[in-house]
Amino acid sequence: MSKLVLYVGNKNYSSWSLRPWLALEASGIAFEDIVIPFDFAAGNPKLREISPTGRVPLLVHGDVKIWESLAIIEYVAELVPAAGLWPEEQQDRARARSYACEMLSGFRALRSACPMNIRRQKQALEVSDDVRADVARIETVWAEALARSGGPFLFGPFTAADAMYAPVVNRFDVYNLVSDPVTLEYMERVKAHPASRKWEAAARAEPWIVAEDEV
Ligand SMILES: N[C@@H](CCC(=O)N[C@@H](CS)C(=O)NCC(=O)O)C(=O)O
Repeated sequence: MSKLVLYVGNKNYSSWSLRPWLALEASGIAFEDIVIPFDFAAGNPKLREISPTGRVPLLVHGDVKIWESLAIIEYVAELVPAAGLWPEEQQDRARARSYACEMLSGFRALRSACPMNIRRQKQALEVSDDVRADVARIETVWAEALARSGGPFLFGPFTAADAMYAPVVNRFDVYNLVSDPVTLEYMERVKAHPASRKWEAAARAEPWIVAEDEV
């Protein structure tokens, strides 16, 4: 089988990269990751060279390029069906995909006001009502899914839905946005997942600081 190569942005900041990276890592399949660091002043020309959208993540598998985080996750789920990246039961699978799409297309207020920043020292941030509404909706999603599945993750075992929401775990944590025990306990479980720990260690070791993302 051809080698799988996932191009990602800075692990400290690139929330869209984290999602498919977690899915690949959790699936157990061998892959290489290559970090294309952002250079916000000039843009990193390498991004345009390799990616049709000039953005990461980008998965390269032989002759095929797959861009967009959720499309990459779908590809990995098909490549490694035994990994169970989507729930087995059809209705749960539909719910998981709804949550994943909601993440992909929504929560703009939270995403722009509170960039993912793995290394950030936890410090509360004053946020708008729109951000608060995003936080509340995400807490509802998590509580609903956890109540139905019984945990430890949204649909029991770690799935693509957890991967899609993983960057939010960092945001809730470092900007001190939540206090509900159900939310906090779920966040601890995501942070303790071996794949999350591996990404975190790599993010902490990175030299780059992106001023725009240090709020
Ligand atoms: N919808 C895309 C979003 C990709 C995206 O915005 N990636 C950011 C990094 S997190 C990027 O490549 N930024 C570089 C740039 O815009 O120059 C996905 O889900 O993959």
